[in-house]
Amino acid sequence: MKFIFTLLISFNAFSILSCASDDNYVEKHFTKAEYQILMRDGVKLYTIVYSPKNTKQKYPFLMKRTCYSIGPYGADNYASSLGPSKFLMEEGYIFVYQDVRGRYMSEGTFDNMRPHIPGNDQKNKAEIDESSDTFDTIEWLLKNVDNNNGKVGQWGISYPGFYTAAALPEAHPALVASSPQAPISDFYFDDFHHMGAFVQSYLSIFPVFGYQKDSLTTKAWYGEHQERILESGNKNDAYQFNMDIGPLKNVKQYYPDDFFWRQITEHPNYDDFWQKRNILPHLNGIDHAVMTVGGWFDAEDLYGPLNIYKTIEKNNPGSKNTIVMGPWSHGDWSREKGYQAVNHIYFGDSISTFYQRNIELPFFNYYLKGKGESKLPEAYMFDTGVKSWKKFDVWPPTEIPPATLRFEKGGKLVINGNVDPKEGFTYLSDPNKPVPYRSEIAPVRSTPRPFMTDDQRHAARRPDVITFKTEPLTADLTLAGEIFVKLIISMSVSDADFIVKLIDVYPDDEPPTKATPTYIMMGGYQQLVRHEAMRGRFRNSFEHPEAFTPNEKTEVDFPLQDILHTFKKGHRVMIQIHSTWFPYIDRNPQKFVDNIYEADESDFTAGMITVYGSSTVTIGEQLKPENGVEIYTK
Ligand code: PG9
Repeated sequence: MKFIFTLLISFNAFSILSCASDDNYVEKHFTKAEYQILMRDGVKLYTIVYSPKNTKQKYPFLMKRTCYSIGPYGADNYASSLGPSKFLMEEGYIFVYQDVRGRYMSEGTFDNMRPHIPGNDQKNKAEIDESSDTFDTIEWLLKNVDNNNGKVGQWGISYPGFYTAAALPEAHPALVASSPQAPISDFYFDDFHHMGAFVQSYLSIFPVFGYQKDSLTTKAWYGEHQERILESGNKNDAYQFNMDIGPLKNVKQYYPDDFFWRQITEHPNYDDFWQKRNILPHLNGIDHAVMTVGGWFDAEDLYGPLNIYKTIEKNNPGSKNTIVMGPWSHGDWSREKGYQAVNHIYFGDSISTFYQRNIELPFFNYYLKGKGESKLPEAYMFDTGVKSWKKFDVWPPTEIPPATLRFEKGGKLVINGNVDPKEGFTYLSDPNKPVPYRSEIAPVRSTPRPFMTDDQRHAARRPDVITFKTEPLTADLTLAGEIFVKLIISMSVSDADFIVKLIDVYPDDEPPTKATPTYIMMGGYQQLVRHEAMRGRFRNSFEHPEAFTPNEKTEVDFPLQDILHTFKKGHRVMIQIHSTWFPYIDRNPQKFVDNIYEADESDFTAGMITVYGSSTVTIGEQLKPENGVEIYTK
């Protein structure tokens, strides 16, 4: 297999001058080279390599592959920092960045979550995928970049996290340390969908992934396509902006030739298009160290990190497989602002720095340089209630007692007690007046973020939300691990969504923190801890949706993503249930139609929905396989 490349090596003409500036650490300590590396099918992928100027030792590679540009491009333009953190940059690695196929300066055609092609001889596999592209890139780097120690690490956050995970099956033997961070594992359960419902708060970002570029470019090519929809209404009020769009069939006018929007709307169910893009079934035969990282309040990719870790653990017993979950929203761990907060909730000072210096740096140094020792626990998890790190030998944990929550009349939430199973709790759900998913008027965003710890009092006071809460706790209560909801419902309509929210209710005298704006009252704050939105039509199968029979009792079961949260003494545990949550998710017409993306205005129907006392929310019980990852692919 021959590799032809164009090598643009540059010793920055200003590097001598840049020594005078402490800001230009990268220019001062690294040499930049740019390559076009030939893949097995003839496509060239643009790759930038920063090599330490100090050549007294050999260095491992640390690589990130991305669809979001590896710029700055050009011999004279140096990145302002390298690697996952300044600690790793200063430690010294050969940092490698690559535009994946079809993006920016790389050739080829872009495909969202390119399907993995299973094969047992990666080196000679004829077809290409992200695993083969990574394999070919590593093969080339080892042979053509001087002063490397023969070992390769990789990391990436979000879509780059997917490319890291996608390189795990049939990995190159030199790949010895991988850290998929907030990795996407399956676009039908990460990012764009939640349990079959469309995450409408992603609506403005579609052009980023739905238009092929027509040449090699250092600049984004899709911006004009985003402007059309953003100019369609008042983008300072996301709720009204999305209500004014009307049914999703109206979106096509803004994205007439967006291939990703077409794919989303043509595949409303979990069909082969989505199933073959799921990386989880391919996470086998992994024989190198993997540290998966995620944020408990990551609105974009929470399913991914949790289920990539669990799937590797299940399929590769004895592998060096670690998970780290911190009090972060999407990608916060790569940034340090002095303290960590998600929206108005403060979690502590320098938490990202602690992670970078005490968890991430030792991980890569140990496996790539043989430096230090790997004392990482199986699970390094942050308790978001008491706001401290905890270490576990296994995740989900076995030492924390499970809890079963049940609903009692009078809005009472009962923990590990009995209630009247026949009691019904009824609300009117009207998709033409949906429950706002934010407590404040908020602008259109590219992706949702602050709502993950938002106050839920605005919802608790609505007639289309049913709310259950405990008395103030007389002692701390830690709820940890997997969460499983079993709703017994009936309704007057033929389709509906079910949003279930686990909430930490603060005492009335809760003081403000450094993250509390002056207009926010923390006393009585109903902080969202975990949520899930389940599109009821998929209750028996995500591939084959089913209508409900009006007024017939029906079971709707689904998991919420894991938690580690101690509800402190004096706080209350709360559950809220409702059937619209806008514009976080799209509006279910509540009249069963084949494809909600094609529903007409006239299909949107208000309906009476009843949840019965025989429903349960269990937290901390080990999910049975059919209720775990498998539930998603039933
Ligand atoms: N997973 C994130 C994302 C993907 C697609 C659309 C919007 C966000 C990310 O890569 O940042």
